[in-house]
Amino acid sequence: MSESGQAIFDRRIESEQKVEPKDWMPADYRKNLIRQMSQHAHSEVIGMQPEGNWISRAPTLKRKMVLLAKVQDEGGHGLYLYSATETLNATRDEMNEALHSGKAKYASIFNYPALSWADVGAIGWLVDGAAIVNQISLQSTSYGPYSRAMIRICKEESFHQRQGYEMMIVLANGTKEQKAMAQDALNRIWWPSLMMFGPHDSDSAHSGRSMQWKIKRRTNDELRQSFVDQTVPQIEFLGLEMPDPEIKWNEERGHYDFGEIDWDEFKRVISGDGPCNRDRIRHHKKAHDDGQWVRDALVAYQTKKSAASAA
Ligand code: BYC
Repeated sequence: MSESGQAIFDRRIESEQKVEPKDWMPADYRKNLIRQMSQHAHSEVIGMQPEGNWISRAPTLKRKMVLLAKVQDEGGHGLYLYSATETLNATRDEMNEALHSGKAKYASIFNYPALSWADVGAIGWLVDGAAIVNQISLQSTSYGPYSRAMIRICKEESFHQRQGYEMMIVLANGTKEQKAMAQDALNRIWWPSLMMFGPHDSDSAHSGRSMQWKIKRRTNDELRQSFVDQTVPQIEFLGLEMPDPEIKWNEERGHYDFGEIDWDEFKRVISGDGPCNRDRIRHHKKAHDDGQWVRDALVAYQTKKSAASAA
């Protein structure tokens, strides 16, 4: 008797083999992957907006070129992730519709404004830094196309993180005003960066199943702690004040302690009521509508080509 799809799937997960698009998979595994991967793709694309706003105001040509390349990379990450999600039979139209209707979320951090040039540095350093901590663990996610997208994305993201930190080094060692800008950016972006890892494990709706299926390899709280542990020495190196008075090395735990996130704010932002939620979606819808002529032209060209080859 041949083995059931479920048994083959279970064995694959158990033995760390990847699940590939044509393999049998439980319906809930597919659904959960579509949810997480499409939200990840949306985060990359919506994440282009806060930094994109600064391209025309970058202080030098070199900074402008670097920022332009970084924002373009984020668009590319979105495309890898949308393509990877399409292998699960989700269409781009469905994913877009879910984003525009508010059914699909995207990383809460992008609902905060980038108020100063120092925010661009802090986003690269902290937001890309937080993203990498998570994405390194997702390189070994059980779904093949997601894992392979993560390997490539991490390489680019680590360049983004370093360019952001280099900007912070320059500002923190610049004039009094520049140092104050760097401190202000750190103070504002710190907490939303910690929120990127999601609710506490005890409140996380999806972690249990996702860890079992090896979609997620480390829990929200584990990842958040790794991020804090790696970032505190970087704050010290910059000579900036800690953004949270409760940050303190805990000898017994071998980790830094830190204060409690404002979970009411987190819930407000993920349910659509953050400082920039409406603007972000309005802008995305407009860009999508403005690009309709490109999609129409592609279809018209394809139709013409097929008609010519049939003739
Ligand atoms: N923001 O059960 P939980 C980048 C939602 S972009 C918004 O713990 P899960 C970059 C969660 O979706 C890289 N929503 O969820 C780009 C769920 O709601 P639904 C972004 C959040 O999935 C441009 C509910 O809360 N990285 O690098 O097990 C410039 C319950 O949560 C958030 C990724 O997207 C949040 N922060 O764990 C610069 C990583 N947290 O879906 C940089 C991929 C939670 O039931 N995603 N929610 O309506 C993941 O790893 C996981 O989805 C999470 C959450 C760890 C985020």
